[in-house]
Amino acid sequence: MARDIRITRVDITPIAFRDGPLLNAAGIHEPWALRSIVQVETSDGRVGISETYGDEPMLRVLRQAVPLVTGLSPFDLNTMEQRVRAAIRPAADAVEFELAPGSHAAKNASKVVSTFEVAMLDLQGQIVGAPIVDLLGGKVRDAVPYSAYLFFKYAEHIDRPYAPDAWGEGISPEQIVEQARRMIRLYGFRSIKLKGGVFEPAHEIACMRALHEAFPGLPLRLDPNANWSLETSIAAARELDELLEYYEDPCPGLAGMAELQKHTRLPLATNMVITTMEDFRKGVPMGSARVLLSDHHYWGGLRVTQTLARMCELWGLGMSMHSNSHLGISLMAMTHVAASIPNLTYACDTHYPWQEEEVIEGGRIRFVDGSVPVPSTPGLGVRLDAARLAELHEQYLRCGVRNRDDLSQMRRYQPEFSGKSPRF
Ligand code: GKR
Ligand code: MG
Repeated sequence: MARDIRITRVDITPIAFRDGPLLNAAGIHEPWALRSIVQVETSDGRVGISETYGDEPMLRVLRQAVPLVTGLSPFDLNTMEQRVRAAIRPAADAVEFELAPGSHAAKNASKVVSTFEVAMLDLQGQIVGAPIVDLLGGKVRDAVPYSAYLFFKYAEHIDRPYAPDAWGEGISPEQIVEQARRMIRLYGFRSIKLKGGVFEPAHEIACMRALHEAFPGLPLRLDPNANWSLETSIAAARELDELLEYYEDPCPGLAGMAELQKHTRLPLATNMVITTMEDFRKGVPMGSARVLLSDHHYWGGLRVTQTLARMCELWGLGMSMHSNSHLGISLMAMTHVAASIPNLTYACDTHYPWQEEEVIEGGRIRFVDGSVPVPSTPGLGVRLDAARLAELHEQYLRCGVRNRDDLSQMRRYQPEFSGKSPRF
């Protein structure tokens, strides 16, 4: 019987893959991005997979969870969650929110629950012969739309660890428009997001204006990652009002965002001020956001994301998804859950175009007209390529990066870079 199948083994493999010199409020991406690949094996020889953050504190808590999940049935999601929440605590020095992915140490338990939930749902799907989206109630769309996620960037990394990427420099409005053209040509995206909070707001607004002129009618978003003060955000809103579909995390804090919302007709979106149920309880009645950008990796999994979608419906909020540097396993998990959410009101974010490497069989996932078709094969619908996993693990061992540190990396380019936030 399916219920007799047990989890017999868990493997956690840290990997490193090439990442571009992408600028953000915290600094700049390092040449190597980290992830963990988790394999959960069962007594009948199946392997469920998952992808999550790869920094050292995350690896520690993932390893701590191995004995907690071993012996469970892949259907025991609630017991897995109870055990993980009882044993895994926030790191003592956890700060409420950090930009660098994987460093939400306050969310240790939710991050671990999410990781194992995805691998166990993959197993459940394989056992019953259904895609994960069917275990989530079935798909309400055949393909999940993603947006073109643009970054200001340098042409190459300071230490040139490998040949420069094909995207070139992305600083001026013309270069940003060119970056968007290339991304849309390659993937077919139908909306555009620019990661801001890097240069003077006037420059970033000029880039948005250039995008608006180059792509009339295409929905646009700007995300300064809370690097603008409330005053700057209010002033910028006057210029952005006619340009954006939503204004993402311009200024810090629930109170700041709630105040800003009174000064703009643009809906404010967030993946920074509402990242827990407690933030939701507090921030939504205050009016701190009108669009919630969920992320199953830290909210606690695919089912929690569905719950959040219902909460957004109840409160009349828009809903979409946030992303960090990731590979195809995460993209497929996002795709399954997004396909099951009726009120997915905006195209999801993905960093995927910035990644060249993959760990899954068949290589990179294909987009059709800016969307990822929802798989119909059992489980996640993707499998690990053992040889690629070994290579990316080798890169991890050699690259020397163990925790994402965009600030220190930026100081190698600009020793005086303060990293202060908000900076504008
Ligand atoms: O990868 O530089 C980045 C992003 O800035 C990322 O760290 C953010 O978490 O994409 C994210 C966002 O929407 O805030
Ligand atoms: Mg954001």
